[in-house]
Amino acid sequence: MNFQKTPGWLDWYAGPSKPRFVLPPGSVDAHCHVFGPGDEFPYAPERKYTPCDASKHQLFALRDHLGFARNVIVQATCHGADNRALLDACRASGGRARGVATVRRSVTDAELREMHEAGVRGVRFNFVKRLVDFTPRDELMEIAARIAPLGWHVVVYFEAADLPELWDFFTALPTTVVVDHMGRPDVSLPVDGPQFELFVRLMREHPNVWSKVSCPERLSVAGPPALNGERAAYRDVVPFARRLVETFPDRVLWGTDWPHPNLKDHMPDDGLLVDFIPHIAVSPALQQALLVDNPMRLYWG
Ligand code: 0GY
Repeated sequence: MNFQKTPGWLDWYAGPSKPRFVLPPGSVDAHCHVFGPGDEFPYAPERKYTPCDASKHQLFALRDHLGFARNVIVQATCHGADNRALLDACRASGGRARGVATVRRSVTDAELREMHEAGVRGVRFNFVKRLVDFTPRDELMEIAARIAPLGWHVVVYFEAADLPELWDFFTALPTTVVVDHMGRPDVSLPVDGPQFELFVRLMREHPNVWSKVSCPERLSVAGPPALNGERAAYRDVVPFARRLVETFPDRVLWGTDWPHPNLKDHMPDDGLLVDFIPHIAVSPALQQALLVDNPMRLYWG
């Protein structure tokens, strides 16, 4: 099937630089996606955007180029609850990829078991309004109860402004809960201001809540290095990510977010994104936890 990309869609960065930061052996890129290819794995009719194709082969090549050992592939909304591209990538990885799927309440136990066999270890609930239509909370809670016995967790994606309204739902979930991109804070606000404090409180009071300290390129207002002449980019995001890494060292994950859906202004060089890591995890012990020990415990444990 021939799909036309959403107008203005930025393709992922071909030819990323080699990072200067040498990743610890066994590092996991714990947030990335595959898109299609659309003629093999068609995009979902209910999608809000049509991306460029980003295949498993291209993802695995990036993994090797950057120095990662493994991937956690997260179902993107452009594939809806059709997890075929995700499962195909997990199966083709030789055990080096795990998956986070999207399922509806109609999913059967046999389908869940098949996904587990392929490497799925979680489901994603998306609350970002530009990406998905509303799903009733009781449906999501029913899904959470179904996947909990498999030892899976729930990944949640939301905007910081929506956390107060989502708090009761998140804190009632019966599994580990992994938050994408630090709950998308407004990094022009103070790191110790009420908005980010609420997120820190969620993690402090609920030891089952983890966070991906990912997506500086999505959260930054200061922007990429091309604009400020530095290789170490996205400085305004550093205090937020660093605070979580140092406060909750055993509950943080990091990922590239390749192929970076819905970026409007610039497409990051994934090599530069890896060079962001030592600014937020400043010691070898913190880097080992963030990149190896935490994702291995959650996805390969
Ligand atoms: C991300 C971020 C985005 C998109 C999706 O599933 C998705 O479509 O997650 C976004 O647009 O902010 O984590 O990939």
